Amino acid sequence: MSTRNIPILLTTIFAVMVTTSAQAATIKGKAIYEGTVPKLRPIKMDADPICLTKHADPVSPDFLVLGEGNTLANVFVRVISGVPKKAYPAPAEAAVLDQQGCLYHPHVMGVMVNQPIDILNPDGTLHNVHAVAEVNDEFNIAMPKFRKKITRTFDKPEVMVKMKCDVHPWMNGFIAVMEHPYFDVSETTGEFSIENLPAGMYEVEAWHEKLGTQKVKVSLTEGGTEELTFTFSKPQN
Ligand SMILES: [Cu+2]
Repeated sequence: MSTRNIPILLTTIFAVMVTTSAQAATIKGKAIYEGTVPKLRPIKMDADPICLTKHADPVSPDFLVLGEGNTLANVFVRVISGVPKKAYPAPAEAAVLDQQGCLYHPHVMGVMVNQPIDILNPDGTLHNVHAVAEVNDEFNIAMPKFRKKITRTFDKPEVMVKMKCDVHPWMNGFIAVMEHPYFDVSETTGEFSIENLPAGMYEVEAWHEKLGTQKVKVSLTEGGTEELTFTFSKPQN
């Protein structure tokens, strides 16, 4: 009987685990308005004297909000491709849409699918919150002066859900309902920032309600920051 010695090679593999978590990358930048700034008439709130009393000065329309040096507010910036496919849980913390002074604050906002949205009415007047959703369920809710808060969620991604008040026709806003957290809205300084992205190739979209949509591709390295500038000008028509 020949004994077959099966050589057993004990190979000890020392896997060098790189335990430092992959360093997150950042996309940040600015939105700028280029061109002649249109002269915008103040909003006429005369239809509701209570709205009028909330403002000492004339109120500019909120569809074009510029900062010093024509920086552009209310640009919704989001990653539209390259985001790792997985479930991104919604924050438990509610986003807030305030109707103070008969205007939506913020005018443009992003929430995640199923994130609660507290809609506030501190004005002591009637607002009618109307979400003109197409993918999500539309809702249309009267908020008399005693109804200070309602909470709603959107259960599907949708960019944008237009918000309007059926009592005050100048009240308009937009809510982006996102399936991931990689979005931001530009401040009056034009600045936005999207953090905690893994390294990779992405496409980023910047949207403004009157000035259109722009897209750009970016490549992010681990721990890196890419700076983007979105320059919007008045559409020719
Ligand atoms: Cu209203």
